[in-house]
Amino acid sequence: SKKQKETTETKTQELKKCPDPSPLLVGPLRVEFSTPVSLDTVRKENPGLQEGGRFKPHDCVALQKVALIIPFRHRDEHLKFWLYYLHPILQRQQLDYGVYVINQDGDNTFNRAKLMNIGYAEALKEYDYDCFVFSDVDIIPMNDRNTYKCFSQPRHLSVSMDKFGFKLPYNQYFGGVSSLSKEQIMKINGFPNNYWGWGGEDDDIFNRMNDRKMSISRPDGEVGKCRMIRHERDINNNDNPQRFKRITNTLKTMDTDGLNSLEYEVVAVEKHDLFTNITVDVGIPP
Ligand code: BGN
Repeated sequence: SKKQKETTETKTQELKKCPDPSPLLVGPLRVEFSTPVSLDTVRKENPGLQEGGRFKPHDCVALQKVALIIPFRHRDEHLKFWLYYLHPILQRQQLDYGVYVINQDGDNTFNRAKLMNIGYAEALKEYDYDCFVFSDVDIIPMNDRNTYKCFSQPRHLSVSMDKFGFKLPYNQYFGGVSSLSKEQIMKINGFPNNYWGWGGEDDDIFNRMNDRKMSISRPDGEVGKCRMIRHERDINNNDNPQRFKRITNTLKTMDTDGLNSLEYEVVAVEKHDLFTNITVDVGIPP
């Protein structure tokens, strides 16, 4: 009824903004991968989730609406760990969030950055997200004070990874986990669609941001600690031999290669309890 609608609306208005930082944070976390986790366990431990891996705090208005984008193929075991660790963290961070697994269909050459563009485009069709966190499926933060949200500059979140001895491998490194607001993504025409296979796409993104006069924001080395799940190199994700040449040409290619040239086909959208799975045909290298 009209009366009831008014009451609900007043209620939403009365909700205060969630405090920053969230009072629910606990700091350093134990992260290990020796025992596999089941999706049933993750479901039971996260009863507050909505279909498709969505959540928002019920007692305050989240500071940001965050889409988590995971480029993916054949890494189910890693995804289970990711969901197991990240869902509780993201809820304690009091984000209004959704998890999108962007699954590359078929077994042709993998294209991480194109999957990131697709995740951005598809998530926006569903909800008015203002922040996008791009995460490799095998990287887990070891401190919940490393908030998976956006900042006034593009943010690099995986700054001290175990595999690099808990240090940055090099200063311009932007791989692993990063966050960009919608505005920041628009400024760089999204990400390159032309990096097929492993390597260099994150450096291209760094070049794009640098050209548009943005700098990288980072948590400190303690808060930014994270673990990577050890694994063998995937099939059809060999080192891209073109990457050295390509990263020298970013400034010439970025205005014509990115969101404005993005082409793909959605093969399936599945709403699971813990995430939205979008399977896409990204095509093959030219
Ligand atoms: C770099 C890769 C990155 C990768 C990091 C960490 C390239 C471009 C040619 C220099 N860059 O060397 O893509 O994230 O290592 O593994 O290969």
